[in-house]
Amino acid sequence: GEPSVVPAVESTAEDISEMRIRGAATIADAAAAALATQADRSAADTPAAFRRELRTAARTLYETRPTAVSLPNALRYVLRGVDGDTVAALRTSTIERAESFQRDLAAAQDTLGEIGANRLRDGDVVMTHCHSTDALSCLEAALESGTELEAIVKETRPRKQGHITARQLREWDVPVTLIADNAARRYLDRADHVLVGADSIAADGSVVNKIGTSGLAVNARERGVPVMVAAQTIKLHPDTMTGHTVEIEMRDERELLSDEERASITGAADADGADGDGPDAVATDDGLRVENPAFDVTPPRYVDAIVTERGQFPPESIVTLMRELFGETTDEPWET
Ligand code: RUB
Repeated sequence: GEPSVVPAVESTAEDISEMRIRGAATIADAAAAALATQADRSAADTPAAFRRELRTAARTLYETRPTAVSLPNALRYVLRGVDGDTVAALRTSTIERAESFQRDLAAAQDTLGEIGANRLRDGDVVMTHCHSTDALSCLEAALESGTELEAIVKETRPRKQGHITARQLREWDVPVTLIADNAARRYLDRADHVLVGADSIAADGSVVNKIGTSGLAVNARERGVPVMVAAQTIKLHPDTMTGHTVEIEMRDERELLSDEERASITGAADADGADGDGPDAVATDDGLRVENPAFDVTPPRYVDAIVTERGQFPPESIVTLMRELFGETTDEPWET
């Protein structure tokens, strides 16, 4: 059977699945921390048992959400650095590797923010979508250097991560106009930039981010508003160099439609089915299907700049950076 993982790993995995921990960078940070906790609390008595548990922990974390590549990139980084002949040595090296990953992640976000801030001028109006800590880092760096900014914040249905962005910007005293997603094109007339984050960036420069990003980018191009993507290099998806595509997560239909709302559309008396336990509503073929993709793909031609901690890149040249950072892709360390 599967070796057991410590409860903290199970609870972090559940927090990621349920989106109590969310956003690509935050997920990566939490996953590294969970591996460190696994190492710290492992009761394994042989190096082989320790390594098996660590791989199971990584796989448990990996299987939570499929789109943000920062998660497997974080797991890979930590697991590849685990070294030692005794349990004690393995424990120490895992914890040190996880901590150095977390330090690098925070430092990359700060550096990226300084670079992104150079694109922003005093008095600029920035339109945001979803909640991205990389994007906010650019705004924070600009504000700290005295640049005055305003924000138009898209609500970002169905989960309204725009509220998190608005709260952070208000903490920094930035004037915020919150709008429905459907109002974005109308408000682009007033925007000087569209600024978003990324969950994954493909080798061709496509940007995978919260659903609605691609439509926003197309509208911005039509309006002449530059689109800036703030993304640490941990968001670069190495598998796309060998032709793989990025999986788009499909989330629960209940984020869009409650059981009661479903019943009111289909006229069903009991949306849960005869046994009343929930999932039957999805399985029953009542002719109504709800689809809830969490992310979409913005083609590179609609993106003006990808801002990373290694500098600003046109999307078409991101593959060069990808090759340099990831080289040839190899097997996933948690699959062996
Ligand atoms: C979050 C989202 C964010 C990116 C970047 O989606 O799409 O724009 O993850 O965030 P969800 P960051 O809420 O579904 O996780 O810059 O913080 O990594």
